[in-house]
Amino acid sequence: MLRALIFDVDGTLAETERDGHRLAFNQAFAEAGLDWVWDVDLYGELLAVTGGKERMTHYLQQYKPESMTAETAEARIRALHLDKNRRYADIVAAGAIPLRDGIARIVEQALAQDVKLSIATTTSRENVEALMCATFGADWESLFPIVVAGDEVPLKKPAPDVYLRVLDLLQINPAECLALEDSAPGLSAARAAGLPCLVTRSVYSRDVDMSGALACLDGLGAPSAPGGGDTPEGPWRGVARLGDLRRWHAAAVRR
Ligand code: XBP
Ligand code: MG
Repeated sequence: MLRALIFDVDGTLAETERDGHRLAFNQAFAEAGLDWVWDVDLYGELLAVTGGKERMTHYLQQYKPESMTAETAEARIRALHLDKNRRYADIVAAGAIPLRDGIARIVEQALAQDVKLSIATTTSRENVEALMCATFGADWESLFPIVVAGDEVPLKKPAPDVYLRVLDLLQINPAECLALEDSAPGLSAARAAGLPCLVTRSVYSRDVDMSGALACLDGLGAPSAPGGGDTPEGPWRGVARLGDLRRWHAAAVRR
């Protein structure tokens, strides 16, 4: 039985990476006088490192080791990250990043059918707040009462920590939950927490190996743009409803 949905945020609820976080990082770099520019392709590679501070540290070490001394790097990256997140909040508050197709539908159906909604993300609580306010409205926390963010646990995805904390708060067996993810690190995190995981590929995970996913779709689909992909029932194309998720979940849990 499906009792809870646990949503990843970036790439799953909305396509926040390419036109949200990436732009905000670049704005923060320019404002700080750094010659760091993350184009669309480079950002796709850098996403292998989860967490904005960790991503910048990796980039500094790999691409621009001369731009900061080891003594100042940590504080400067922290300041860059704060500035980037302020800019990210402005971008999403302006309504630049809508929910992905089908998210509002699944959320509405879950609420109507008493399936609990929660969030397990690598990004910060402030960034979740900004996106959720802009998309679900100021009262969003009444819809998603459980949120666990990356800096609130010891290890970020692909470690299972955020999912394990959500499961602890939900007090529901992982087999009765479904994680929704868009990326390989997210899928690994969910699986390591014992969760069945539905992947909806995002712009940055079109060609990534998603072995271990219960189903792997290019999206949940809208009437004007059906989704498609592989499910436990075979190839599927259409507009995914909660009933479809329930069936795929039941089939995967039975296996
Ligand atoms: C996505 C991430 C985050 C974002 C940037 O995680 O890895 O690091 O790219 O956000 P998820 P921060 O899909 O699990 O939400 O700069 O706040 O880390
Ligand atoms: Mg994601």
